[in-house]
Amino acid sequence: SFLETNPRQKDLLYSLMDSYAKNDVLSVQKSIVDHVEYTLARSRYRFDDFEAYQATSMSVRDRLIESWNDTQQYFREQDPKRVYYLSMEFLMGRSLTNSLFNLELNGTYREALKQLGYEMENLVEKERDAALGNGGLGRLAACFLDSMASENLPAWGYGIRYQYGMFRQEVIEGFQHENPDYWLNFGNPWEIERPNIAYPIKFYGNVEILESEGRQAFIWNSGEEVTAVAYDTPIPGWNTPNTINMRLWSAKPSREFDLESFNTGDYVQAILAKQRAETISAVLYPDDRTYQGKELRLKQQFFMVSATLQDIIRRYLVTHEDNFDDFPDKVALQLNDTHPTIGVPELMRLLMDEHGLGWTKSWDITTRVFSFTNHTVLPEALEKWPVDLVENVLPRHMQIIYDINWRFTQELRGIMGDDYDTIGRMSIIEEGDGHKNVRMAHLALIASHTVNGVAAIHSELIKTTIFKDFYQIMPEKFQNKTNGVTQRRWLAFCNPKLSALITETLGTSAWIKELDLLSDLRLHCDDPAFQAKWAAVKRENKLRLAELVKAKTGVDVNPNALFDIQVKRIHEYKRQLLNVMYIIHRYNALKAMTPAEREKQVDRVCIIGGKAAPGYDMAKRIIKLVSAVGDVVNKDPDIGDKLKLVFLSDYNVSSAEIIVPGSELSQHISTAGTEASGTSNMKFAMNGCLIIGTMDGANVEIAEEIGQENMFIFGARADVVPSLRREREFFNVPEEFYKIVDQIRSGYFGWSDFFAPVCDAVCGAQDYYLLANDFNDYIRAQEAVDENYRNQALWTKKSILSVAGSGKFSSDRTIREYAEDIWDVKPTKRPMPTNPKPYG
Ligand code: B1H
Ligand code: IMP
Repeated sequence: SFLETNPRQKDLLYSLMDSYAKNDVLSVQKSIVDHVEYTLARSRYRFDDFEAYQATSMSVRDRLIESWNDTQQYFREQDPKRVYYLSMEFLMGRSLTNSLFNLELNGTYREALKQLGYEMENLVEKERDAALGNGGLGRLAACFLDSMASENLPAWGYGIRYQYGMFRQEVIEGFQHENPDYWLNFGNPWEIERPNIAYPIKFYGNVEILESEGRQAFIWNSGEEVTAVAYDTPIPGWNTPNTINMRLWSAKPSREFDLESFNTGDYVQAILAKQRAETISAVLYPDDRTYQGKELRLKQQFFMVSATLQDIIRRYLVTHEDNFDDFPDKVALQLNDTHPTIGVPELMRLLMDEHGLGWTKSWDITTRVFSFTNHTVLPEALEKWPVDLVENVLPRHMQIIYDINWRFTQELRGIMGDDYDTIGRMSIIEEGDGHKNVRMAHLALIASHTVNGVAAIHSELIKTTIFKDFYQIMPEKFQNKTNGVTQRRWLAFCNPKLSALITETLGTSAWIKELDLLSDLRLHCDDPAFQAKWAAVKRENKLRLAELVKAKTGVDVNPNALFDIQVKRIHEYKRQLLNVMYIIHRYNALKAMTPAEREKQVDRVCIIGGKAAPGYDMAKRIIKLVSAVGDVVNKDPDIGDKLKLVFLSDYNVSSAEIIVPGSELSQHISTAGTEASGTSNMKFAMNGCLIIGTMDGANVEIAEEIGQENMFIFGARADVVPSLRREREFFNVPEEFYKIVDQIRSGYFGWSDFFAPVCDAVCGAQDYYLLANDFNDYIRAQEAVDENYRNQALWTKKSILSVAGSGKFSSDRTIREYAEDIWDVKPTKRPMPTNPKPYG
C-alpha cells in the first residue's frame, strides 16, 4: 500500500536493491566483520570468540530475515489456511548450527571463519540455550516448528518471551540448587523486536451490562492493562526456501496512564506500579508435575492467548473485511495441553464483545478452529482454576465459561436425562465443599473439534480414564498423534559421524527429510565391516561424552564400559529410584564376588541426570541418594572400573546433544500407563542406543518398529496396574528389594534420616508406582543387557536395527498427520528465489 501510493519511491527502492545477501566465503566474511564493527561496535582487528559468535549469528540472521520476509509475503498472497501452535513453552536450545544447516551454509561459514582465525566448534559453544520450557512438552513444540517449516506448512508458533527460562541446576554435595537463567543478558541475536506489533491486555475490573434494542452488550471495565510486544524468531526449514515464525510476547507497561494517581501527586508510585506489568513475562514456571494455582500463572496464560488471538484476528481481517464467515477455513488453533485454554472464552469475547457477533455464530467459529492435545493422565497435573480467582482476574471470561457450561449441561440433559452424577462429573465447573474450580481440560475438550493423545497407548487410556464420559458421547473427537522428534537436530547435527556413515551406506542424505529410508540399514546389520565402522563411531561419541562427564563431575570413566544413561525430569513416576536400587543391587553383588569372578563382569558407567521441580521434595531427596550411592561406589577400591555412578547436573538440550549419541543403553522405565509418550526414547533409538524400558508411552510403538527382541522390556503392563495397586497380595514378594530399602534406611550410604521418606514411599501400600512389583523383572532385564553386551557383534547389530527401525519417530511424520487429520492445512512452498530480488 505504501509502495502503491508512492511509485517514485518504489523505483528508488528497487534501484537501491543489490540482490539477496551473497553466500560466497568473501561476502560472508564481509558481513561478519561488518557486524563486528557496526553492530557490536568492536574493532574488526580485535574481537573474541563470543563476539565472533554474535557477529556470525547476526550475519546468519540477515539471511534468515530475507527468507522470512519472502515466505510471509508468499503466504499473504496465497492466503492459505494457516495453523497456529499455541504453547506456553518452546524449548529451542541453540540455533546457530541448526540455522546454518538448514540454510545449507555450514561449510561456507566454517571456511569463512577459519580464514579469519576462528573455529566454528568454539563459537557454537558460546551460545546460551533458549530454555523456555520444562522438558518433553516444550521440546516437542520446538521439534514441531522445525518440521512445520520443513514440511512447508503455513504455520506459526505463539508463546511467551520469558526473561528467565528454565533454572540452571547446580548440585552441591548432592543437593540441588536453582540458579536464575537470565538468558537475554548479552542479547539474543536470533530474535527481532517488533515494537509496532503490540496489543493491550486487560485484567481485573468489572463487567457492565447495557441493554440496547433487546440485546445485551457487555462492557469489561478493566482494572489493569499491560501491553504485549512481539518478538519474532525465524524458523528455517530444511532443504526448502521457506522460513516460518515463532512469535513470542513480552509484557511492557501500557501507555494508558492512571491519571488519578498522578494527580494525587504519587507520581513515583504510579510509575513503579506500571513497571510491575513486566513481571507477567518474567519467568517460566519450572514445575511440570503439579499444576500451580497461582494468579501470575493464570495471567501469563491469558496474556499469551489474548495477544495471540488479537494478532490472528487482525491478520485475518486484512483480507476479509469484517466478515468472519471464512475464519474457520483460514485458521486452525492447536492448544498444546490445557495451558492456553483460556483462549476459548477469549476468542468468544473478542468475537462477541469486540466484533459484534452473536453467541451462536461465535460458538460455531470457536468450535471449528480449536483442537487440543493432552499430554498427561496424572490427576495432579490436570489444571483446575478456582472460580473465585478467574472471576477476579477475568470477570467477563468467567461469565462466558458459565454460559458455555450451561448450554453444555443442557445438551447433556437432552442425552442422558437426569443422570446428575454423570453430568456433574462432566461439568466444566467442579463443585467442592465450599469452593468451585474450572476444569480446563473439560473446557478444552468441549470447545475443540478434536482431542488427541501423544502415543497410541496414551490415546487409548484417555478414552477409559480422564475423558471416559466424554468418549461415550463424542467418540468422533478422539484421535492419536504419536509424537516425533526432528532428525535434523537429533541425528544429522548432533551426531555428524553416524550421520555421515548412514549417508555413505544408503548412498543418499535424503533420510534427513524422509526418515523411513533408514530401514535400508537393515540390509547391512550383519556385515562385519559395517559393524566395525558403526562401533568406531559409537566409541568416538562415547569419548566425547566421557569428556563431558569429566568436566562436570571430575570422575574419570572407562570408555570400554557400557554407558548406561537415564536423563529426564526427576519424577517418582519415571522411577529413577528403581534405577538406583538396581545399581545398589549390582554393587552388592560385585562386593560379594571373588576378585576373579568380579573380573568377568561387564563394566558399567551409570549416568543419571535431570532437574527436580524446586518444590518437589521427594525428587530432591532422590538426587541426593544418587550422589550418596555414587560416593560409596566410586570410591570403593574393590570396585574400580567395574561400576561407576555419576549425577550429571544441569541436563538441558545442548548437553543432550552430546549425551544421546554417546549412550549405549538408555532407561525409560516409568510405571506402565504414566508416561504419556516420552520423546527422548526416540532420540536414543535414532542414535543407536538400546532401550531398557517398560511397555509405556511410545516405547510400545518403538518395540513394534524395531522389534522387542532388540530392546529390554520388563515390568507390569498398563492393563494390570490398577488391580496391582488395589490388590497388593498379587504382588511379587521381592526380598532383595526390601533388603536394599533397609540398607538405605540403615545409613549404609549416610543420611539415613534424610532418606527415610524415600524408603517409606516404596514400601507396602505406599508404593504407588509399583517399584517393588517390577523389581525382579527389572533385574532379569538388566542381566540380559550384560549378556548381550558381552557379544559385541550382537550388540552392534541391535544398535543398527534400532536406528533402522526409528523412521516412524520423525516429527515430520507427526506433523503431516496433524496437518491432514486435524488442521486441514496444505504445504505452501514459496518458489525458489530469483536474483535479483523481485519486489511485490
Ligand atoms: C508432559 C507436561 C506438562 N505432560 C504441566 N505434561 C506443565 C504439564 O508447566 N506445567 O504446568 C508442563 C508440562 N509435560 C510431557 O509431554 C509428557 O510427560 C511426556 O510423556 C510427553 O512425551 C511430552 C510431550 O508430549
Ligand atoms: P502479519 O501477517 O501482518 O503479522 O505480518 C507478518 C509480518 O510480516 C509482520 O511482522 C510484518 O512486519 C511483516 N511484513 C510486513 N510487510 C511485509 C512484506 O512485504 N513482506 C513480508 N513480510 C512483511
